[in-house]
Amino acid sequence: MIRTDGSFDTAIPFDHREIVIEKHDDVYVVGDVHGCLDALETLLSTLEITNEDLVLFVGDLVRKGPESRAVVDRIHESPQLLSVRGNNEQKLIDGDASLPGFGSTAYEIMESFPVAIRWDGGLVVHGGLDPGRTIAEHSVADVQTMRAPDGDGYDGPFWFGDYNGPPRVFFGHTVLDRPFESEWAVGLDTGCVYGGTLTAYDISRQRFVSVDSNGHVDRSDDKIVATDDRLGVNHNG
Ligand SMILES: [Mn+2]
Repeated sequence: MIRTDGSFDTAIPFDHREIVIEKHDDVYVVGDVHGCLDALETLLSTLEITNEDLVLFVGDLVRKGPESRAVVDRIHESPQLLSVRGNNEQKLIDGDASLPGFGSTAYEIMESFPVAIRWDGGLVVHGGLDPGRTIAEHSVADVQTMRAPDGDGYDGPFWFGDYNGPPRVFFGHTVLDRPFESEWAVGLDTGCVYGGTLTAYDISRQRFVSVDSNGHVDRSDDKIVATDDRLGVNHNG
C-alpha cells in the first residue's frame, strides 16, 4: 500500500512539479481534452478563470480530436494553465505517433510537462497508481497508463476502486460515463472527444463542473466505464 507516514513527499521517482494550493484562489483539475479546443474554451469560460486561479490538466491534450496543436499552445500560453504528460503526449515524444503541425516547438512544450503535479495531500497523474505499490515503485509508463493493475484493461478491476491514499489522486486515461469521486481518487476523463463531456473538479468547492462536447470520434461502449456497475464502489459524483 501507499505509505501513510508522509514518505510519498520525497519518493516520487519521476519528473514532477510541486505547487502550493493556498497560493491560489481557485484550483481546478481538468480531464482529457484530446484536441477538443471548443470544449476547452467553453469550460474555461464557464469557470471564469482569473489570474489568481490555477487550472491543472491530467494530460492527453492531444490526438483523436481536431485541434491538438491549438490546445497545446493554449495551455502553454497561459501561466494559470499547467498540464502533466499523458500517454498520448508521451507517444508523440517517443516517436510512436505523429501529428501534422507538430514541430520542435510543440515537442519542447510537451517535453516540459511534468509527469506529475503534487501538493500537500494531492497528486495529478494521467493514469493512476497501483494500490499494491508505493509511488516509488512506479515507472513513468505505469502512472501514465495505470487502469487495471491485476486485470485486463477495460475489464477491470480498476485501480481507483481499491486505492486508499494518501495522496488523493486526480486522474484521466480511463473513459468514464460520468466523473468519479471517492475519498482518495477523482476520475476526470468523461470522454469529451467521444461526444461525452469535458470535466473539471473544483478543489475549493469540492464539486465537478462539466461542459458538453460535440464529440469527434466513435467509441465502443465496452471502453467506457459505467462507474456504478463495473467498479464495485459507490459513485459519489
Ligand atoms: Mn486519454
